[in-house]
Amino acid sequence: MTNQEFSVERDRLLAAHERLIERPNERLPESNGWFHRYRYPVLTAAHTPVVWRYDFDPAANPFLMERLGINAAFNVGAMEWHGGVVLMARVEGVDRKSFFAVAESANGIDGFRFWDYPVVMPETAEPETNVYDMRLTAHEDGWIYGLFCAERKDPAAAPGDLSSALAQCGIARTRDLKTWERLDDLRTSSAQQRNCVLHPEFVDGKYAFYTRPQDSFIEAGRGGGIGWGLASNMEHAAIDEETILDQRGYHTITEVKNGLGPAPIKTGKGWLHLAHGVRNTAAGLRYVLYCFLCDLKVPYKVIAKPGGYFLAPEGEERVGDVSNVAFSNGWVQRGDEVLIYYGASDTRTYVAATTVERLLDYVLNTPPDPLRSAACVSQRIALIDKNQRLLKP
Ligand code: M1P
Repeated sequence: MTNQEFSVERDRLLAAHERLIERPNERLPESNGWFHRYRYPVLTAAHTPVVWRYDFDPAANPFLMERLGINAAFNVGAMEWHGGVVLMARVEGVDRKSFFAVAESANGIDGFRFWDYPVVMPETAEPETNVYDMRLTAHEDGWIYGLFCAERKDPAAAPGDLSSALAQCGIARTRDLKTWERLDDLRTSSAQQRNCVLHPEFVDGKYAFYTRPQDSFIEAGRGGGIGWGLASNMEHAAIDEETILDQRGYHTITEVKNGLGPAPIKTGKGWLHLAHGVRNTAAGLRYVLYCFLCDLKVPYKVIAKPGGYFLAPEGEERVGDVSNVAFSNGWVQRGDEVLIYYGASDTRTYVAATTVERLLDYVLNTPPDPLRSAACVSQRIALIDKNQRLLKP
């Protein structure tokens, strides 16, 4: 490649990237009334800056190859930021290691552009191999906390077992999303933790955590369910008593495991939650999103929980590195509007839009799971009868 060809190709790469960032998103008309999807992913591996991937030095990279490839951008934390929206993306290199990076957009629907550098997350005395799935919480103490999964190789793994890992809840805090102070990992009595979330307000003067105790790295095992516990400080956060606020259930969408999504949204009727549920199928695990509402004054008490899923992977969302997965750890309330960011099949990130009013109507008026086929039929017949009466001239 001549120097001139190199420059032409480099400029073509930069221009194609710019076109991708600036592509307007389109709200899809189909909806069941719960939310509207948007056509294009808001983040993909290709949204990461070209300078993160290519070496633009013709002497060092005569074929203008990617030197540090990116595999995926998914499972984003989210928050409002100076009138716009920032996503704390899980960016995964082709080497399988994830790291965090902030992408910002004025409207939260399109135009997400990564900040110049990925997040430099300090390590603890016991460095983890992988970090992912950050939940952002703007706490009433004034800090922005990021809780994420910190994964290390299991020291007890048998020789030759290169898969067993230990997942724990990493904790860091910041004021500007750029400089992070790493705190101790959360301590609980559970062997492993993933999907931990910090509640935005003090409860009984303490920091309140949603947890997901699990016996092993993949299996919730005897544990599982979305847990709750209090810690007296964040610097060395420790939960002495962990209770389960949302259990897994046989033959439901949470049969294998579940875990909280983003920090809850405070509404006049309670704390609104988004979570994921996992069931097994002959084709592997299926991850879907569901909602529930907790009491305003007793945030660990579920007061409404619709049956079934709220959002399941659809169309191209179903295909990726880990297919059939919808996973959310970020949503943003803008006035009454709620933008839900969800990772699709551990590969890319989409947005769906709804409102607090719709979500409350959904959680309060969608019937619960009756847990048996016969009871489901009765539930549906009641709806049909009601509609037949209403449709009568
Ligand atoms: O691969 C699907 C998801 O698996 C994990 O979630 P959970 O702990 O609930 O099984 C996480 O690794 C998540 O990032 C991933 O999307």
